[in-house]
Amino acid sequence: MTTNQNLLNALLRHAVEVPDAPFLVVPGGRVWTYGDVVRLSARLADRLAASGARQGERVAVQVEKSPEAVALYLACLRLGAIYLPLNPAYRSAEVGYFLADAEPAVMVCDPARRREIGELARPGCCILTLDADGGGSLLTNAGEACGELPIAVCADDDVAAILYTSGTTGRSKGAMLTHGNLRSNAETLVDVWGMRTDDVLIHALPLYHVHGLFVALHCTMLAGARAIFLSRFDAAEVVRLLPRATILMGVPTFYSRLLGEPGLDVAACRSMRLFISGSAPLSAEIFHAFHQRTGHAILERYGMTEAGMICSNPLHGERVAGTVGYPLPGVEVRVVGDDGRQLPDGEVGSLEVRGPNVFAGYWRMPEKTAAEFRPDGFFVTGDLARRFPDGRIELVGRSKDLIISGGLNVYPKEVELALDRLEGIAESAVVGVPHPDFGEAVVAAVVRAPGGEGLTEEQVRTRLRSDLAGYKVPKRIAFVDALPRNAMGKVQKNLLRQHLARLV
Ligand code: MLC
Ligand code: AMP
Repeated sequence: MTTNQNLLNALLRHAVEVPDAPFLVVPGGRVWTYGDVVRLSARLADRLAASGARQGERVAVQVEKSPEAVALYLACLRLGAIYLPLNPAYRSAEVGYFLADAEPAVMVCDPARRREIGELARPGCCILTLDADGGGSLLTNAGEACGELPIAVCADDDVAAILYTSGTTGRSKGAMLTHGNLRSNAETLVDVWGMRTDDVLIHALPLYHVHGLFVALHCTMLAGARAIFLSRFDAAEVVRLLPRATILMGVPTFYSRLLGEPGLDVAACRSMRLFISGSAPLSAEIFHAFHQRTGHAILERYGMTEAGMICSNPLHGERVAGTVGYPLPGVEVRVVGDDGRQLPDGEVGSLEVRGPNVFAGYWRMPEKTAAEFRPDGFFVTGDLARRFPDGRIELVGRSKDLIISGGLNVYPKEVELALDRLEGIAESAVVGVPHPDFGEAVVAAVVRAPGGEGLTEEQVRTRLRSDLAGYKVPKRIAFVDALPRNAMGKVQKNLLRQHLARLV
């Protein structure tokens, strides 16, 4: 007899035993018990099924963060449908690509964007709406769960979610994450971070990325813990809530902004046991300043969309600033040279990972998938690292041309293509430069085309906003006569980085 490996079974273990336990606590609002969320998700599963979402079909979701959105995710798992979350900041051109590539059976969007999305979706895709307060056609027309659809039978290697990660060529790739990937990673994290029923996690991350959706939410559910559920990160509010919490998960920008709050001190952190940071490098400066102010050593961990969490500093034992700790149990990590051979400890090379956490491949891109895996199953992360003799890993850079701004990835090529399409621009180059708030900031150098003499920085930024999500729009744009190129004609991005760093 085969058992049902649907991730939802694991996530609901606690909910079934203690349905009245609080799960999502909205400050100044409702306390959602595990039972509340499960009942709503069962209703939503009925609604999605009636709208055409079947096992293996994609359900694209571009909505604001809310408890209802959590229930929607669980509803997709119940159906065995593939959940495809999208950042609400994505503009039409960006969403259009995802819809064409993933061909979802159902799309759930904000009511305010119903018409726009309707024009992008292929015929036959059912469009439902959900707003930040739970309004919209998804819930209004969802009856009481009549059939209580059973949890779809899934194998470990069935795909549970597709998360798009931008491609270096400007084309995004859909990373297929399986039920087995997500369950094994979350179970490991609950174990290594010692998560318990009495933990209270401040959930201030967005729900459309690995960090907020899989790490924070799955760990909370598997542990049977509760989450103080915030629609977005607000440093002052988080400081106010710290005395009611035990865990915070965030990107480094959370921590630099918390340090800017006068109320952050030892007393405010009296109930806290763990501050976790990831998605981007945490500077040693922030690590030490936070330790000094609160007495807490932030636990830095490392992960990526394609592999979930890979390394973590220890719960017990020394957390070393600037390192991401040890590979998680069951996860193999190696540092290799250009020839693919493992390097001796201390030498910098390309980081590769293998384990039950590593994704099943890129959606409908077999060649791209094959190119990023070694024959022995290791996935090439695109990160550069060194290993210490005790097994600790230090990330030292990236071989992929990627900017991480406030924990959000921006591929320069995508921004360059958008810039080059604008009238009055001949060519452009986009780089990341150090930024006190976002860690890295996107900046651009632009060469005007004939007719573009009067173009201003603000005009370019405004025009870009109609094609690109706001976080991808360069914070500063410099007009230059020519891009610096080497003898081969390649743009010298290092020179540009030095030159443009002064702008922010
Ligand atoms: C918002 N803006 C940003 C930005 N976020 N600009 C650059 N980088 C960012 N990250 C811009 C908006 O476009 C807008 O500009 C202005 O800032 C205000 O928008 P906002 O929404 O009010 O911003 P704010 O609430 O301050 O958001 C900042 C933030 C947020 C850092 C709190 O970006 C955030 O929550 N980041 C976390 C992302 C995350 O979850 N990453 C995990 C990926 S998973 P304008 O000009 O448009 O008005 C992963 C794997 C792993 O990496 O290891 O975890
Ligand atoms: P994403 O594709 O959005 O999942 O981003 C994954 C990338 O974020 C990784 O490949 C790393 O480059 C980066 N990243 C995640 N965690 C850390 C960390 N703790 N330190 C440095 N970089 C990190």
